[in-house]
Amino acid sequence: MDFSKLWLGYKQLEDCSKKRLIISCEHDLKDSAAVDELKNAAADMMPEAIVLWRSELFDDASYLIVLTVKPELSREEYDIAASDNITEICGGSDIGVLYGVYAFLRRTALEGRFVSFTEHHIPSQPLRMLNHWDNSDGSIERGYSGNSFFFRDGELVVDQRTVMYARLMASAGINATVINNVNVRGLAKHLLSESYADTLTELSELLRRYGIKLFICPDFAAPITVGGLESADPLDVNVINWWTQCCSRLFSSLPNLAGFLVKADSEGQPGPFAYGRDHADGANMLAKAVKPYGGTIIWRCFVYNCTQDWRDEKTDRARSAYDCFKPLDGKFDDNVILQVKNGPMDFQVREPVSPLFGAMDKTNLMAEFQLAQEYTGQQKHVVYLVPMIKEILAHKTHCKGENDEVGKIVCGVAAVANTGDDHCWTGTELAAANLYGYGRLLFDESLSAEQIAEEWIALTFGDDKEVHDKVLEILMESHKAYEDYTVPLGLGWMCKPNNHYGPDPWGYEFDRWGTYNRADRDAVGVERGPEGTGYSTQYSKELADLYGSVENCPDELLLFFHRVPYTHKLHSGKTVIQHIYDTHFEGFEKAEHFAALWDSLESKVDEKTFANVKERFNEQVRCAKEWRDIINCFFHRLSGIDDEKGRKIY
Ligand code: GCW
Repeated sequence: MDFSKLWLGYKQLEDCSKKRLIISCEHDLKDSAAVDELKNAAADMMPEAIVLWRSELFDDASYLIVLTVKPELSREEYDIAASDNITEICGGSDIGVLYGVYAFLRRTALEGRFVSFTEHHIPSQPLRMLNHWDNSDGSIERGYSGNSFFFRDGELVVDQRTVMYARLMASAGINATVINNVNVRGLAKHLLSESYADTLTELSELLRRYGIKLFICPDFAAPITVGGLESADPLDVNVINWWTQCCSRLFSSLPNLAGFLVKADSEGQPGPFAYGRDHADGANMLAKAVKPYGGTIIWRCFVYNCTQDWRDEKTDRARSAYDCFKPLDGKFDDNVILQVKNGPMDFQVREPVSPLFGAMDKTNLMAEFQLAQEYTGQQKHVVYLVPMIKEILAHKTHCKGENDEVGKIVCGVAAVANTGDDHCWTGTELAAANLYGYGRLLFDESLSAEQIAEEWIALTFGDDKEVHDKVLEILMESHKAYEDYTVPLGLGWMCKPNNHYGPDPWGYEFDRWGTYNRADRDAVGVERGPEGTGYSTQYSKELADLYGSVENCPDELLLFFHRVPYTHKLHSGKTVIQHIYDTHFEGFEKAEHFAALWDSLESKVDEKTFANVKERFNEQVRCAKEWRDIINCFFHRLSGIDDEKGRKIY
């Protein structure tokens, strides 16, 4: 099978004097993933060495690894004491040991030799999840990396790639995955019935071995579409019984199944509204059905009116998640988690942090990000998202005293996956930095986005300094560059409708999706302050004061919160229109610069990766130019104001 090992492709160690790798562990661990990982790594790192179990053979030519489960540690916790000859790895369970093994191997790979160190760690976020938007026909909604490796031609698949997937995800720290699209379509029929039973068991067991809990998306209307009932009303006793039986069968045969992720009453998906019920009724009904098995219902808050009249200036999509869920705070069962998108709209390159994180005192919350770069260049443009994710998790809501950062409020984090069945899993090697970095950040929030990038570069490309420096520069400056040449000052959208790639300033302006920029010849932006739609008042007083006034609002979000004339002066000292021109020229130049940096690495990166990334950069530069010229031209024609630097605007 043609797939890359990504960051798990180890190189031979510099010092290969060790002829034996001796693994000492209790009987129970002998068949564990942790031991497999050590054997896999030894084959690459110490190709001459033999792997043995017998510690009495330990001598100078051996390296001894002792693996122990220590019940006093928590399940995912580990302790490492490593020296040049012996390493002891203790974990709270086989999974704690596995995480310890990955940490040990990572450190060894980064150093190129065995080194002495100690490490003790408990993962920062308890629930570190990927959401795959995969469909049964093998397509992936918003997928930019080939087809699904979970589903092919209507079948669920478990093969070598699935094993590699589990290894890669566990090594990055992921501990939960949702294998199918939240827009469930026909899949519920297979997932909830017997038709995938054997393969689903196999997949579930494989994931369990790597500490990854399995979640699936059912269809809220499954009592009708799968069960043949006439209703899916969450208060109807037949419906309740149907779900109770369905869950009993499913969870008893899949011990690693941890629950459901549900998109209800959103963008045409069925939900409780059809029966005059609310989201708490819907979520709690399912929560009760999965409760006997320790299951969790993750219920999405991406709910808004997607049939809006663009003439209606009162309805504001940004308000809708809060308006819909805030009144339900305290009404959800304790095994329900609400999954909140990071911003109030939809994974734009810049949005304010969703006000729901600060608003739900009595409800479990999760944050949802999107690694699939739907609105950020679709994995053709390099956009390293880890700095943004870190910033959002560190965002202070000013709602909960000391522990009021998003990362501390939530009980878990999910991200829409950017993977598929292409060679390097993510369409281009550089997008794998987001997959790795996302997992690593949730596993250890003390790491900086830059440290994570450096780790990923070294594990992916080796230790060449020039490669390191140039790839690091590209990654760390990539988000700003993309923001600069696309949509200014938090305005959002302006992309082509439906596929969301490339510029189209009025593509959504007269459509039903509630995503308007309201640009005319005098002004641009949506007034969301207290005098406008009132969205800014959904925040704590500190943030409402900050966002609610034109004077205080941070520049990068100004047009999200306010409608201002083109001549309005930003805190930076520039006018809005001049800012637009300048950032668009600068952003495009940055894209050209990234492409040139990559070109200069031709002799240092393997041919396949070099060609793949080069091709993507060609497209990024082409598309960045399109964005620059169309957005500049659009605002120039509307405002009639010339660039003060006299550059050509079409
Ligand atoms: O961003 C939008 C996407 C839809 C997606 C939806 C969601 C799965 O354009 O493709 O549907 O969000 O998050 O549910």
